[in-house]
Amino acid sequence: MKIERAEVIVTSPDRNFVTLKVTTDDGLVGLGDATLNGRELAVASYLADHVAPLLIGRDAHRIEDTWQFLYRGGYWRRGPVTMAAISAVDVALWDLKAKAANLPLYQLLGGASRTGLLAYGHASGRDLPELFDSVRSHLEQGYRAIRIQTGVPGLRAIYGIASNPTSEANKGVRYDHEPAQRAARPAEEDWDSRAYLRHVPGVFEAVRNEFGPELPLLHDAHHRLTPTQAAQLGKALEPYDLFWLEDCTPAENQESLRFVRQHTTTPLAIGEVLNSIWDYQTIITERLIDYVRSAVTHTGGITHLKRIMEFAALYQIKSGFHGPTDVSPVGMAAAAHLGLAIHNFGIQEYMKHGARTDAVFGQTFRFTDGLIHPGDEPGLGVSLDVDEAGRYPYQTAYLPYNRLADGTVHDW
Ligand code: EZ4
Ligand code: CO
Repeated sequence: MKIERAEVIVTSPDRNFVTLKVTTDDGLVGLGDATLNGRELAVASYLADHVAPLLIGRDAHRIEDTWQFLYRGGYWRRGPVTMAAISAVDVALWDLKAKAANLPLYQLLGGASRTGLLAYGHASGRDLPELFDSVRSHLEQGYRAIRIQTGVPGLRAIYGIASNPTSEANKGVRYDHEPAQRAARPAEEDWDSRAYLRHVPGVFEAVRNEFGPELPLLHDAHHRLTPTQAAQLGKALEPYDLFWLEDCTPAENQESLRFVRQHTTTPLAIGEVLNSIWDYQTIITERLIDYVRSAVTHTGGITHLKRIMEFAALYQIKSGFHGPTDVSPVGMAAAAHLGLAIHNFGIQEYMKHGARTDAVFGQTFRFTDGLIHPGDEPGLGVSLDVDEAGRYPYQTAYLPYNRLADGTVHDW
């Protein structure tokens, strides 16, 4: 099974996606997702200019060898651009191997460990009535676990809230589903950690009073707090029994999580901006987190994320793979196959893609009664309509960023 072609397809149906399409001499096609939100073209160039030419003529069955060749052989290691590019190759090769074996990919990863994957969706609102409506609408869609993000009095636009984005083109677009905005420059938002810390515990109290004790609730602090503030928030949220508190403080400084852990039993999830097993070394071995948030797309593919999850399993740490709209249907399918197979699956983030995206990417992926299943077609179960993709050329789009009241740039 020799690789004959490797093409990079950039398309922007509802948002930008970067897809690697690998074709073998026996005519099989494998797909990999390399979408890096707001930096898509850097990964497209890395793949098209430096990786795709090296794939031609290689044996598509040699997944581990190809992974090591691209990681060690490239000399410059880790980092989101490199690891997204390696991921796209890795996932495309797993897709090909499973198609060659005529099996759904999860069968090659050890077979199903469960019947479906618990998924969580994003509810948000500027105020409580809007938030409650959003929670109800998610419950009606079948979600059995829900992330809660809320506006903060005094702050204009903030992360994760269905508000009017600042760019004209995106007015009225529901922001909880898509933080990136199509515009020449990133939108600017507000932040004030003290106002946020005063407001959030009351919101969770109200949500528990309205929806009861059973519903798993999640929350994302999106890297904005110091370790001291993160510890305060974790402690303040303990009465509301969160499923997890995500990215409570920036994770570059892994040791800072020790302090947070000493002060709160609220479960912690980290990792959507981490991209290698080395980024997890301290937080896994010291059990400073409960959930691994990496996406297959940004963490060197199935080969590497499976390795991270096996390492995490030694410490009773589970998966909570990143699944925002910037992970394409190809990346979501890869996450679903991996999540179905591993023993230490925890939960999967899931937001529906738009109708244009679903027309570009054919999918066997199912979301039924709050559970995800990748389907049973050979491979990933995703096809790419290249003509349909060609109708939507790349559009400049960025994630927003934050400034404090005095104009200081803050973590986003
Ligand atoms: O900001 O996907 O938990 N989900 C998140 C996302 C991320 C974006 C980054 O591309 O934090 O909304
Ligand atoms: Co997050």
